[in-house]
Parts: sequence; C-alpha cells; structure tokens
Amino acid sequence: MPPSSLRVVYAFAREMHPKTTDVFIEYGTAGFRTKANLLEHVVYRMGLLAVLRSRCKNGRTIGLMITASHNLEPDNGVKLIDPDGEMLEQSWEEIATRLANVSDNDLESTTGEIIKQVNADMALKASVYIGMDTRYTSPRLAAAAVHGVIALKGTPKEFGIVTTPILHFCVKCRNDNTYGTPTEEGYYEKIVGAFKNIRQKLPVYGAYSTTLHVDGANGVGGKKLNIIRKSLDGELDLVLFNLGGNGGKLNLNCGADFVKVSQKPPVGMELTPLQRVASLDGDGDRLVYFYMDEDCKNMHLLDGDRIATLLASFIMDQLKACGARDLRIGLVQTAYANGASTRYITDDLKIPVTCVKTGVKHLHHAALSYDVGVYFEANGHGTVVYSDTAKSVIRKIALDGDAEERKAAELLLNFIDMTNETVGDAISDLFMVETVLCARGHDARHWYNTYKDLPCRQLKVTVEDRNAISTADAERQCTSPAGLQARIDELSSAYDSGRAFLSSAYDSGRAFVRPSGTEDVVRVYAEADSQHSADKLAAEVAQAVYDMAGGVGDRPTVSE
Ligand code: NG1
Ligand code: ZN
Repeated sequence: MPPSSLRVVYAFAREMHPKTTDVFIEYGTAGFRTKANLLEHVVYRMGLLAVLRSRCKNGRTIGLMITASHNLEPDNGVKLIDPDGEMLEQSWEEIATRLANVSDNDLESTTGEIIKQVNADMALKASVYIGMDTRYTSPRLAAAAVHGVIALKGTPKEFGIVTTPILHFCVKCRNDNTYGTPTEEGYYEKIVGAFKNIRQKLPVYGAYSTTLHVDGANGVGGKKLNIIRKSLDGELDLVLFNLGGNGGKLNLNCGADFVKVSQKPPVGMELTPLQRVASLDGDGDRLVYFYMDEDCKNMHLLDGDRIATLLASFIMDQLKACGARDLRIGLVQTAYANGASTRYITDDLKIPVTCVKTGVKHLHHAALSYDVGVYFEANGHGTVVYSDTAKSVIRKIALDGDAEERKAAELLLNFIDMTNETVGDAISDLFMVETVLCARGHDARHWYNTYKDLPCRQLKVTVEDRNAISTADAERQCTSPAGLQARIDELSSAYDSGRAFLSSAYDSGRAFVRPSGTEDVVRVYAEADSQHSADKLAAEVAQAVYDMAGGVGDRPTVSE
C-alpha cells in the first residue's frame, strides 16, 4: 500500500472517530480501559494496529476484544489478542499507547512511522477477529474497530457478543486448525463436548450433587451458560441467576470480582445453605465459587487459589495413575495468592510454585515452562497449559498403557480438550472444577476443608500519580517512594501471620502495595492471623500510602 493511501486513516478518524479528549491513556494489564465515552478513537486506532500486527505475523489472524471485564457499566475497554490466542506481545504495548494518544492531525504520519518501525509488509493480507461484551456502549466501539481494520485494508470478522475467552479460542483455532474450529459452536463442541464425554463415564456418588447455582454477573458468561445448559443432558443442572434481566446491572454488587473483594455473596440470588455457587465476571474470564453455611449467615469463598490447588492435585493424581511420572507439573501464582495456599501446594502437594507479577500474561508465560502449568490469580483468572511433550506422552499411554493407565490417560485427554489453554476461561474452568468434584464425590465443604485460608483484605488508595509507586520481586517489595517499604515492614511486624509453621521469616503479617494497571488507584493487600488484624494492617498500610505517595480525596477506610 503506497503511503498516500494512509490519508483514509486520517479521513476516517476526523469524520467518524475523532479524538475528543486530551486525557492520556495507557495500554495496561488488560489493554485500554476507561469511561466508554473516551474510547471511540482509541478503539478505531486499535483496529489499525491489529491490521499491522497481523501483517507482521505474516497475515495470521489477530483478535480485538471490546470489554472492561469486571468494571461497572459506564466503563469499557479494548485489548488485542496475538495469533496463538495469547495477550498482545509486551513490546507492542508501547506502540499501542503511542497510537492511541497521538492527535488526529498526526495520526497519518504516526501510522506511517509505526509501519516502518515494525516493518509491516503492507502488501500482505490482514485478518482481525472482533468480539464484544454485553455493554450498551460495545456495538458502537466494535463499529469503530471495524472501520480501523478497513482503513488499512484488513479483513474484519465480527463475532458479536462473546466471552473474552471464546474470542481467544477462535483466534487460536483460526491460526492452528489442530486446536479446533474457529466459531462459537466450535468452542461448545470442543469444551462442552469433552465435559460430557468425561461425565458420562463418571458415576455421581458421595457428597457431590449435580446442581450448581451460577451468578452470571449480568454479563455475557451467564448468557452463554444459558445456551450451554440446554445441551448438558442432565450431567450438570445449572440454575442461573444474574443473567442481565430484571434491571440487574453488569457487575454491580455481583460477579466474581465483587464476591472475591467484598467477601460477600452477590445480590440477585436465592441463597440456599451449603449450595455450591459459581460466580463469573462480566466478560466470562474469571471464576470463583462460594457456599453459605447452614444458617446462610457466613459465606465461604473458594477463589482462584482454591481452583488452582484443586485442579493441580487432580491432574497430578491422573499423571501418576497413567504412569507419566516424568512430566513436570508446576503452579504459578501472584503475590495476591493466599499464603496458606502456597504452603499447601508446596508442603502437602509437593508441587513447585513460581510467583510472578500481576497480569495474566506473566502467569501464562511462566506456566509454559512446565509440562503441565497450572496458573491462577487469586481473583479467579487462570487455566492450565500443556506442553507438546505432555500431550504426546499422554496420547501414547492412551494407546499403549495397561488398562488402568489407559483409563487415566483417556480421562486426561478429555480434560485437556475441556481446557481453554489460550487464557483463563470461567466456563472451561467451571467444567473442570465440576469434573474434579464429581470424580472425588466431594461437595463444596470437602473442597473448602483441604486447607484453611489466612484472613486477608484488599483496599484501594487514590493518589496524585499512581506510578510514583514502583515495585520489585514480583511486586512484593516497594522500591519507591523511599521509605514506604520500611514502613510496610514495620507495620506488618506488629502482627502475627498465622504462618509460623513456615519459618521465622513468615512470622509477621504480610502486606504489599502496587499501582493498578486497570484503575487509577494503588492497591493494598494485607494478610494476618485474624480478619480483624488483616483489616487493620490493610488500613494502616493504606494510610502510609496516602501519606507518603501523595494521597488525594477521602482518606482510606476499610470498607471497599
Ligand atoms: P490491576 O487493576 O492491575 O490490579 C486487575 C487484577 C489483575 C488482572 C487485571 C485484568 C487484582 C488484584 N488485579 O489488575 O489480577 O486480572 O485486573 O483484568 O485482582
Ligand atoms: Zn474478565
């Protein structure tokens, strides 16, 4: 494409998607995310960038998802998906930020400069898959993305309303047809098909019940489960709540993030004592479970750490049963993982744990270094990835092993098919959890009782510039502003950790702070031996952040 044809890039921008704000926006942990009315020009430009990315990847398909995940309805966002279904390569985040912030007048020349910088061959075809969540602002943004793709002569394909993981799956399938069929139906066939295959062979026994209540966060995940529900042939009885009707607002007092952070059950649900409940987030990539105790007063949360330990222990058992002892299984967490889960994984399950920075791309990357890598953020975002070696070893056992080994290997092969290996996926994760609980004859209480979580608390503090906070050691140490880490250490040492069983290094409470990549806040996390202490330590650390890192607005309080 000769440079003169880039003029259309400017013409489309000026006439249809002008930049109407000077507020600087950054490609963060999950792409761009802000108030929906500030995003149209950004999404148009991401349509342009997706075309360049596709050309740099030899015409392979790139994904573009419109969503603000667990944020409330007025927000929206956009993120790009790389050809293997993974998050956009980090080096392109800066390019995305540059393109999103340039003025309309400079857009044509900047686009030309980026084409040179990334060495995109403009003669190549380009393909972009576009999906969106259920927000009322999403269709308009999706149209802007389509215009961006067309402006650079790429081919857009719209998937309409899909969960984020469905789009990741389709992108992967389009570029690797051994993975599956790149359609929503192809996703159901593979993931739900594998679940049904396993469950038809598993007897329902013990304390496991096939009834599962689901909180759909009034978003897309619940709607997709409502489609799936009808094809489950009684293997799982889904009772769905918060599907977006009856005035229910997206993520408002419901959904995985609300349940995890507030440690309260969602509104809009019938709460039944001891009933297992799965709570999804707004775009269907996070999952947590919970149940209420006998008198429906206290909630017991089963978060991403619990899902990770459940899946890892089950997969490890199956690997042993099929004799694949040489395959290395490992678990990846972030600093938000409950200290008790890390202890359980390391000491009881004897599975190695890696701790990385927040953000799925970091977890995903670290998980790929194992033959079987289980990764989860405590908030319920995670999946399992299998190396090619692992898959071929298991396939071989399914053919050549003895009867018991073959049985375990076949179960594992279905388990792998049920997994959306591209990214954390609430629907795929839900089917995996249900499979493990059913195979073990367990109810939510058995699961909860495998270990005891340490009480914890998360808080947010608003500061003038959240990037004044920098961190090291997988975000567990704060390197600036000067003196803040020393203060956090001093505050933490006044509490007991409830983890004296680890070593004296873990005798105190634990707290850390980091700037959020998705909200304009500093996040504070604290853990101690009682809820009261965790709440108090979090509040004290939040206060230190407020005082030492330029707090603005209301002073931090314990209630979120
Ligand atoms: P930030 O806002 O950077 O903390 C949050 C989550 C991440 C990740 C992203 C993307 C927490 C503490 N943070 O990021 O883990 O899921 O959103 O959605 O849960
Ligand atoms: Zn999400």
